[in-house]
Amino acid sequence: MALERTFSIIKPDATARNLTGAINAMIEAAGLRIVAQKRVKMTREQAETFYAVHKERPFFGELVDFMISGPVVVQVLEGEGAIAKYREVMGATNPENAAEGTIRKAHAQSVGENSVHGSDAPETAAVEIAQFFAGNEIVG
Ligand code: RTP
Ligand code: MG
Repeated sequence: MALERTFSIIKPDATARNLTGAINAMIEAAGLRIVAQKRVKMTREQAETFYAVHKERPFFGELVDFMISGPVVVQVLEGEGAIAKYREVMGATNPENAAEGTIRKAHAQSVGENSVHGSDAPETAAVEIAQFFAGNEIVG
């Protein structure tokens, strides 16, 4: 399998509870390398662009409000099959369905406030990484 990069967000519910380090430890324990990371407060425009794919969904407004409600930590993770591996480490979107040992099982509060985001495909990973990081900010 090829070395791959995925985009990750530690969401406001997690930064509010000081869980950045605990989540990073789970990411690193899974064999993923954090090759870029910064803490930012997203603007409404950034959050709307980021989640544009969901703009017709009933939860869109709530999702954008949540994503700008506090700081987030945006990251690039690198590893063999990083996209699928990180989705596994995150667990199901709804923490009630998330497997034991996953980030969402351990930390998520609800289907909306679910602690982390991870890209779902190579194309979306590339677009999401480019929205938040310049090439020279990523050190593999
Ligand atoms: P993400 O994009 O954040 O990595 O999560 P995901 O792929 O597991 O879930 P997705 O279907 O892409 O949904 C994006 C985010 O929208 C919020 N959501 N709320 N209230 C609801 O029913 C609902 N459904 C989704 C979650 O924050 C989810 O992560
Ligand atoms: Mg998604």
